[in-house]
Amino acid sequence: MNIDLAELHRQFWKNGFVVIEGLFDDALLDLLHAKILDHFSGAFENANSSDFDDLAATQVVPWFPQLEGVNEFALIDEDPRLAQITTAILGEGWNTQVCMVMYSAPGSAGQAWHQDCPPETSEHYNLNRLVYTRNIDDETGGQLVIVPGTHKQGTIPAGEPHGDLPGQVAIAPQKGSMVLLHGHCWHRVLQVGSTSRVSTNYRATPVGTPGNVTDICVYRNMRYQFTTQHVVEQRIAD
Ligand SMILES: O=C(O)CCC(=O)C(=O)O
Ligand SMILES: [Fe+2]
Repeated sequence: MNIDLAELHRQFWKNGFVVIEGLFDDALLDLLHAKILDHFSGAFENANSSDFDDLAATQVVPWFPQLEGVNEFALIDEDPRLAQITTAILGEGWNTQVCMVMYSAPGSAGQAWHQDCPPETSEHYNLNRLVYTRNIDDETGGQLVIVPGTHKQGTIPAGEPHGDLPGQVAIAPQKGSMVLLHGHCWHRVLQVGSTSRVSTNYRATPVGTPGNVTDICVYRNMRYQFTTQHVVEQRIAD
């Protein structure tokens, strides 16, 4: 593997994210993308927004293919390079979650600023290992916006769910790339363009992190708990 793992570690822990380009083959990505389009075929093109969507200013439909026996998604997980990369960042003893495909219909809202899990316990976090089966470009929209270094800066400020933040950078991951993103790092997904947008997240957690670490997500206007489907804290900018 010609990836400099020490440099990857350095960049990740400095910025809270790192992009690895050209990690996966087109043929595998085409296979997975076809499975995704097949699953979502047409049904969500006019996705109605739920209460959660409205509260969170977010429109994304999750799918867990491995829970439905769509086993091809394990081919990414089983790639030995992924384990090496993950160990380089998290150290030994990490765990994985089943992968989550995130589908956003054309013209939908993307995802408001958030942290995937509460930052108060800094050693408990998720590592997003995001795979893109199609280029993110002007047509798809949905660029990923991150504020580098904020995995070490505590709670994202209360405020406008999609409002710009100082230091933000937008990235447009290409097919075959992997984005490694710390769950405490402030991030959002821009509005989706004229075609659907998908990403697939192979989340991992460092040793000692509870399995439900991402149950509560921190938005700029609330903390939301997915299992109970409740707003557990309203947040108001001062
Ligand atoms: O789809 C993306 O690019 C990022 C999604 C996200 O916020 C996440 O996986 O936690
Ligand atoms: Fe996220």
